[in-house]
Amino acid sequence: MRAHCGVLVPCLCACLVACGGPKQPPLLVRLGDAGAGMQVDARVHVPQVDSDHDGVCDATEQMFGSNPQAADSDHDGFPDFVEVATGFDPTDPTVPGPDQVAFMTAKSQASVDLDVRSTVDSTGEGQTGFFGAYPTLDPQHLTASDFLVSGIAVDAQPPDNVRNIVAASERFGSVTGHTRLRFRLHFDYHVDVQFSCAEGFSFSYGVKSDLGQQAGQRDYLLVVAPKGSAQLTAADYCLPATCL
Ligand SMILES: [Ca+2]
Ligand SMILES: [Ca+2]
Repeated sequence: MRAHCGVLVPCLCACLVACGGPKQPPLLVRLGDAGAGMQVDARVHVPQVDSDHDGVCDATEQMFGSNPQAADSDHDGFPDFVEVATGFDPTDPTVPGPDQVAFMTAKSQASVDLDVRSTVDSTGEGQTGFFGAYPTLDPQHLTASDFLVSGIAVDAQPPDNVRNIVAASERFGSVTGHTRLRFRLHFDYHVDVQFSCAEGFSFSYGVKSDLGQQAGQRDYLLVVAPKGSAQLTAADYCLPATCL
């Protein structure tokens, strides 16, 4: 579930403007390059306190219910800033779940597949998957769409509920009954951008019926990092130059 609204970054920015915070999303910097404790936005001359130096101002942490003294309030390995910026709840350790995250190393020819599933109640119409990237704070304005290469329809449970599968079109034809549809998204690192720290790119995936009805939509996170996920810690993620 999204933490507070469907497209969180614009929502967060609007909230911050209303609160007297930065009027534009700040650029991301590596954690070690971030300022400490008291940070000042020169444009509005409002001091922003970030007690735990995690890129989320104390006032914003209060708004989200996260711990202003802990960079990873719910101890799920994703810093509060990453969860706030990508729309996941920084106080719920179950999100993003393991099946909602794909890690990809930021190097040439690196790639990752992520299986996503949507459950529908269908009455014989076709069901087609659709991908939607959320806005990000990336300084190059990259989104998950910039890494997506393809999506395919894989299989359904129970199989007999589907007449045919057009894999490359992300489509299941003539779906009848309560059916779980599986798709596979393929991402690769083909952008001409260097990553000095890890970033999260959130997106949603769901299905749309031939009747125009949407169902089974869920949010996911693609993490792009300079090194493999096995070595990745909360301190490896990019932070904003001034706290959100
Ligand atoms: Ca903080
Ligand atoms: Ca967290």
